Amino acid sequence: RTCILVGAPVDSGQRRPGCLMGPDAYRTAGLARVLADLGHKVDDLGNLTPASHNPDTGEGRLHRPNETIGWTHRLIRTAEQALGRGLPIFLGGDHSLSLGSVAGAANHAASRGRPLFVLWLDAHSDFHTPETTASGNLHGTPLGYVTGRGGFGGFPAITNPVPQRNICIVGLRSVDRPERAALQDTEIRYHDMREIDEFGIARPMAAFLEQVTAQNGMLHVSLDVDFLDPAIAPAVGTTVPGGATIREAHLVMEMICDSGLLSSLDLVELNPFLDERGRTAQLMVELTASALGRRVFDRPTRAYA
Ligand code: DIR
Ligand code: MN
Ligand code: MN
Ligand code: MN
Repeated sequence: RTCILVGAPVDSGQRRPGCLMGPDAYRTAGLARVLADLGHKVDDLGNLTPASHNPDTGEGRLHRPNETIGWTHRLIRTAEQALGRGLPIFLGGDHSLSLGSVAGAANHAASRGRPLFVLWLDAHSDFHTPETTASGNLHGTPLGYVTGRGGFGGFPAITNPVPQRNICIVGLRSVDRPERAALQDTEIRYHDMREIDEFGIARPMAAFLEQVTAQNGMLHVSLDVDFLDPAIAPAVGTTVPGGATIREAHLVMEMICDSGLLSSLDLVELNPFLDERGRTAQLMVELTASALGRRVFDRPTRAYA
């Protein structure tokens, strides 16, 4: 396949600077080489910049909304174009980049007459709107935006909302009260860590992937670093203890690969400033390799360094 690396150094969706270094950390960790070694063609678009936007004033409840609006415009367009010729991998950047990557993927799928499905691997549900967020951080809103919830005045209008029943959230362990109330009112499927502890991670994954296959869907996967347990992935601003293990995360990515359904991927929330000698970036690269074909018996005997 042709993997299109899209550097999206978005840092406006939350308040702890550092996610803007994410794309270069993935490159430093050898992402392009790992993908090429798996037989893929790799096309690195470099780092994008946001579309022109009004300056943020620092007033109001939301943190840097205008810059995030600029990013959303840029990323919708980039996702639409890249999906026409390959598999885009969005190198974040904080999770507000997914307002654009997912909305663009939805537009692309609609242009092909296919439904878009979204797998959200995250400790959080990111289902806020600008009206319900208590933090004012827009990285908590992408699933609210792409499903067509209200309150996103100033953002590009959603032309192809992702149907709620096409969304699956896995890894939950931090859901704000207004998100919970709204989520329970939807057809979104969500699986918290309690369910994963009790029944395993393969069961909800298999059920979801079967549904995507049955409907000939396209599949966008959004991998938030905080899906992973902070003991193995410390480089994220919003760590929540009790996350996925390395084996659970690899299994998820291997099942995604086996399904043959993956059409676009976000790697988000990595803050290299908080990392320990690149280990989180390295793990995210290894997980990407599993999603794109690496198997246990193919792993290099010495880790890429
Ligand atoms: C929190 C954090 N729910 C918020 N969200 C994060 O600010 O709305 N999402 N970290 O991944
Ligand atoms: Mn700016
Ligand atoms: Mn998130
Ligand atoms: Mn999160």
